[in-house]
Amino acid sequence: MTSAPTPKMEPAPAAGVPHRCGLVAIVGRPNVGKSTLLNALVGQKISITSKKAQTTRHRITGIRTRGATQFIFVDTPGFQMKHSAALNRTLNRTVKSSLSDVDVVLFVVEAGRFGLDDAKVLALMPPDKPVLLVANKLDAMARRTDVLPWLKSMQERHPFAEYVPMAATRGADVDRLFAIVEPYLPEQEWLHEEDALTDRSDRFLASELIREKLFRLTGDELPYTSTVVIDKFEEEGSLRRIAATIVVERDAQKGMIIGEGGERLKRIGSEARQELEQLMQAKVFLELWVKVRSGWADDEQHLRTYGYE
Ligand SMILES: Nc1nc2c(ncn2[C@@H]2O[C@H](COP(=O)(O)OP(=O)(O)OP(=O)(O)O)[C@@H](O)[C@H]2O)c(=O)[nH]1
Ligand SMILES: [Mg+2]
Repeated sequence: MTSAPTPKMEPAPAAGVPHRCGLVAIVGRPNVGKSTLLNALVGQKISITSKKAQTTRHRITGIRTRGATQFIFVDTPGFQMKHSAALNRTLNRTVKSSLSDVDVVLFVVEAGRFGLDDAKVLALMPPDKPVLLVANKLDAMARRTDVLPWLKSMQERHPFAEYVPMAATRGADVDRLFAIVEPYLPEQEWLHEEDALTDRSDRFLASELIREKLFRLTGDELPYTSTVVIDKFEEEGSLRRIAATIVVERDAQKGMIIGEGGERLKRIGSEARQELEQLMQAKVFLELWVKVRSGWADDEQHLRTYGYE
């Protein structure tokens, strides 16, 4: 369980204000900025992000308590249909099951864009839940004035409860989103401690951070089917000894990850280690290995041993 390293300056709950607590799902097609938004909402990097589509593969929970309200955000893999491997079936199942028990859904798109992939995800929205349209990456829109007619056209696609043009990278927009979401959460006691950030273990966060560096430091040739397995995670006071294996499908991919003279693997390891030290507030020894196991992403049994529910 990871908690905030330093107390945040949150507004104190006013006396007599009832506690609220609820689940907020973040869904949308790959690469629209769902994980970036989750991290901004939580105030700490919980979910990995990259320029590549389909970075997120698990249901990741991020928690933030502000005033009298505890927000439990659920980041999901970008729903997608292109490949038919067992890995994709598992990812899509994760998205669908994440929607069943939430109080409100943030449906994320890129401001000014709505394509077939977005429409496929929108079709999954449960009819009985409030769905808020988050039009993200507003900063990247060429002409800001185009956003209003576009938002109007979105009204015809779904009876969204709210329309929120914003940038996940802009603090003021993220603050405004909290205020918009709050009334949709039920009055009830908090489910987590006030300073909780996620219900994922440090071991899980370690494997994800290594996967992020792998994704970011390899080119497009890296198959999206590579994964990371933690072989050892030992805590000795303020020291963490971690050993991990990067699993790929072919020998050529192994060579590419290791790089000339082992340079690339070294860089993946050192960037991951630095971020892990910051996240865990501890010294980290990290050993990285690369292993070839062909066909793992098509094998449901392997998916389970590698932690995909
Ligand atoms: N300009 C701009 N870029 C953003 C914004 N939010 C996210 N991005 C970028 O968009 C890319 C994808 O972000 P992610 O958060 O990984 O997207 P995702 O929706 O979680 O993607 P998957 O996990 O693959 O489904 C990254 O390069 C982010 O830096 C934003 O508000 N403005
Ligand atoms: Mg993501």
